Amino acid sequence: MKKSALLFVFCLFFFHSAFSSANVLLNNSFETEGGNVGLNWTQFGEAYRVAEGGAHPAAQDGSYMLLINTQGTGGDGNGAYQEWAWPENTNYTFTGYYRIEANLPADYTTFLKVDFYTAGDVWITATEGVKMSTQTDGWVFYELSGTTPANTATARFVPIIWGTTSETLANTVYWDNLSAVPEPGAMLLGAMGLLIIPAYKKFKGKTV
Ligand SMILES: [Ca+2]
Repeated sequence: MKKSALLFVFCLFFFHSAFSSANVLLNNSFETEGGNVGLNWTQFGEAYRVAEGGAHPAAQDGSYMLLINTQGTGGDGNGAYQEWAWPENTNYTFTGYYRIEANLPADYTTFLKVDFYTAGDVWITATEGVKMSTQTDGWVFYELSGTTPANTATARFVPIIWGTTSETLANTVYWDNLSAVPEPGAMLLGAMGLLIIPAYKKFKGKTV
């Protein structure tokens, strides 16, 4: 292989390694035991890590998943979260799989959301994904992406059920295989292009 080809391959490898994005969530598939919702997750309301089989469907990934119930708690919300350092003006992509076993009550929905906090742990705002309430045919992929607002120091990644009336839901809403990934910003992508394109041009002109 010629030097230019080597340079091109090296550049691709370098930038892929340096900037390819990894999921920051730990125990993202709820396979590891710990507390009610599994290791690394914080519970609020009626949320539980459950194994597939019996009253529960097959997991989307592995053998365990997150079940979110409600017990007449109204607008308090139910779910689980992980909180991670995430600088301001940084992109994020929060994904997962959900399934709804029966249509939810009129004002109940399940969705992914991200809460943003300052370094002093003051809540700034939240971004909420599309609200889902209709029975699904198995697992459905879900994605919420955006950019952290000014003054963000941490982001809290939350699968949730939200409702305003008092309703009891059991074995109806499940989430599994969640992922929170930082994405390189436009300026970074531009810088990558500046370095990769000359290497590619050099490589294109040669026979390997
Ligand atoms: Ca799982």
